[in-house]
Amino acid sequence: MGQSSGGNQSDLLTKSRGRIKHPSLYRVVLLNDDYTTMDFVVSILIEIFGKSASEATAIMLDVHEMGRGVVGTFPFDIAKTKIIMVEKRAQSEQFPLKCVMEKI
Ligand code: TYC
Repeated sequence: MGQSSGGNQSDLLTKSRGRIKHPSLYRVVLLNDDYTTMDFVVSILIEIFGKSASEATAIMLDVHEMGRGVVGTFPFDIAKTKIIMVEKRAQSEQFPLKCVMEKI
């Protein structure tokens, strides 16, 4: 036990021999529509994306005026999960709210 002969174990952790691969990031983009209520969009931004009430209101108004807006950037699985959570909440309230993800 203890130190083994030959290479030391930490070599495996420290010698990356080349480029480290970072996970790709995705922008989550919220889309405007004419039917989803402003209050619902604000609560989605607070509850699913962790925004403060004032940040959420600013993002919602920006999307309302510009047609779309970036809510955040996340690794694939987190972006996908948040989008599914938004879709489920919107469906259950019968709002057509959509958000999409774009690879950065
Ligand atoms: N345009 C909607 C309204 O006037 C509000 C809204 C904002 C809807 C942002 C979707 O992503 C959205 N009630």
